[in-house]
Amino acid sequence: MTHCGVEQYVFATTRDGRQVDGFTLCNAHGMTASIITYGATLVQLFVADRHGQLADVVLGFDRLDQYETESPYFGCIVGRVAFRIAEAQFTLDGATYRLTRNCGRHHLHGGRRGLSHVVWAAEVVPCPDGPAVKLRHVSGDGDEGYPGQLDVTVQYTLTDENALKIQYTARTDKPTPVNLTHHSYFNLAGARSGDILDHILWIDADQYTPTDEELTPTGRIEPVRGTPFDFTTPTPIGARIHQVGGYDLSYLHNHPHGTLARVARLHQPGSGRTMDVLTTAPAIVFYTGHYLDGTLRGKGGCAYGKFAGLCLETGHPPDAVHHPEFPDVILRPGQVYRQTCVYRFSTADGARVPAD
Ligand code: G6D
Repeated sequence: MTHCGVEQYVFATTRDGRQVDGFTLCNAHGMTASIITYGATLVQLFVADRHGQLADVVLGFDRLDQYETESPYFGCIVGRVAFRIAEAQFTLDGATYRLTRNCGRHHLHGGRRGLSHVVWAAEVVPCPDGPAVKLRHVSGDGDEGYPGQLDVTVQYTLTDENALKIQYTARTDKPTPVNLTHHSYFNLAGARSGDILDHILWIDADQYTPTDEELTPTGRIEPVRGTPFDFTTPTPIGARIHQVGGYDLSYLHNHPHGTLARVARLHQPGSGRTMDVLTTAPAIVFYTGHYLDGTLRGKGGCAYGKFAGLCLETGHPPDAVHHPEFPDVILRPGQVYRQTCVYRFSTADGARVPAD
């Protein structure tokens, strides 16, 4: 079935027999984005290089069962609360809630069956900005240990400015933490082209939130100046990665949150592809996919090795529920959680700080 710029199809069936639909959005320049209802996951993103040659720039799988059983969150929507919650528990309004421990003694990315591992409802929606699909999931009271029924929507829109816009809303009937993100692993040379160490990265953030040896935030907010985390000048990702082993940290960017602002630019010199990241959220997590080890067989049978793709995940800082000095993540009845993230593609110069 084809709508204006959207093709809908049956992608596959889950192991427990539920149909998973796919939606391919296509804009006026031939850029396409394909999303499936399992995990509201972006499974393909074809973007032109400086010569107009399209390539798929996100890692992923050919088969649904791989997304169900072995995905390191390739392309999915993550929540209720993305990133780690230390000790898999939190206290809210005097009550303590115990969450699924799925990362040692901590809670990661919404638990074992978080938003990334459910089948969302979906519909093609009219949108003046371009072809769009809106997905919805209602997470029940007590899901993975979280209080309240959480009604979540995510809308993917592909604009004629070659931007993939992701708009989140959430509503709750009890106070509960919410922090949603999108977890694509990007490789702007193409998803089958090796590692991302030659990509040039700029992050408009003077501060980051350090973590302990278990990657849970210490609660401090530190300057990036003088550290290998400083990307306030466009820098090849491989230039200092030997000092840190891999990047897996959250930055507090330099823009007021609540307004859509460009907070990062990623450029791959060989193809000329450039990706700007814009968000209304206060933070961006940079992760270099260093836990990939060649054992996963991705699209077309491609073995994804270390650093095969990188993530730029917008949202609130990790473990904010335990750190009052971080931007608040508590959603209360009557409030609406609204965040927007945009991945905008061009062949703009990535070697210098963006002027516009
Ligand atoms: C690891 O610490 C990293 C996370 O940032 C990432 O999201 C996950 O692997 C896929 O836990």
